[in-house]
Amino acid sequence: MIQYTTVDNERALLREELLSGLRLPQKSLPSKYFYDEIGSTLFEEICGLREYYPTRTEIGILRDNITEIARHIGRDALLIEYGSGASVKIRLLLDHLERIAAYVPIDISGEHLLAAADELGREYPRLRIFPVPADYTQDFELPEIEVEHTRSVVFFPGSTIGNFTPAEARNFLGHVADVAGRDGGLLIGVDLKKDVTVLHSAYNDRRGVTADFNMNMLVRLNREFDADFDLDTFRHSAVWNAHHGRIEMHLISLREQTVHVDGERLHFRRGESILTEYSYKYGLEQFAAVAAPYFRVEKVWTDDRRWFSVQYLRCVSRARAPRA
Ligand code: AVJ
Repeated sequence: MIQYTTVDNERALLREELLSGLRLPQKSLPSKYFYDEIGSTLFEEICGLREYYPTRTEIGILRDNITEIARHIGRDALLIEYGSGASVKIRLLLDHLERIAAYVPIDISGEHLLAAADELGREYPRLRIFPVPADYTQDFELPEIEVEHTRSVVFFPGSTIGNFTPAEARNFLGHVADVAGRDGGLLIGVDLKKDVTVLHSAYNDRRGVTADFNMNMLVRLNREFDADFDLDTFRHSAVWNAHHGRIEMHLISLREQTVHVDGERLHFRRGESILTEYSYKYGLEQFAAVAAPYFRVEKVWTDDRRWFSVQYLRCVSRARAPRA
């Protein structure tokens, strides 16, 4: 059975998710809320920044090893991309895979997704594309894709896996294993531990694009949930949390104040922050252990400096009961 949710219902769910985070002792907002039209565009700008090494490094790794990567994926695979955004990296795969059953991009930013799929359709007129606008952090049912294929391979680049805690990441990989199924694979980008100064500048760029990206959360709340955040009274901060091995992005209140979000009052102490994102950095063994219940690491490719990894994982079980 397919359960169709109305847009109103989705808005009510989002409201609850946002407000319940803002009521916590450590106020927080879900990272996916970055990605409206403006946020997605700002993120693309971040990817081009000199300081932001992940995108450039990952694309380099994909380029340098594309023949071998294509061999792992094999022919006639169904390619499913989580958080496809502007679909830049997939072009590398599309250009080097011998045959592809179909491409299924999934993204939370619906308009952005459809525009990217359109553009891709013009460039690859013979490719079958099935865009799915969905929030993959929630349970979602992938529509039945009616094309013959040898196996499903999920593409999850960018180290977006780092937005989850390791426990959440494992749980998420369980869902991915469900989607990939028997003989399925996962081609994933995983950012690695490195010198803290490199990390710090990547998330505190000099032009302040990351700051704008972070502050866009408040802009969105003001516009979409009738909030009254005074943008001049908050500042962006990204810090390395050594204990957890993650970058944390915060929005810090510069003074004591009360803010309203959709009729609810929120109190801020001076210096109090909203946590907007984790970005975990992994060791290779540590990541293999997180994935282990569902996937076996078949191959790891890295750059010379070992700053970033691209990994091919093979599904070892579909441990979960099928969702009712
Ligand atoms: C898309 C989640 C991988 O964590 O590096 C970029 C998002 N945040 N700059 C990351 C992000 C700040 C990015 N991910």
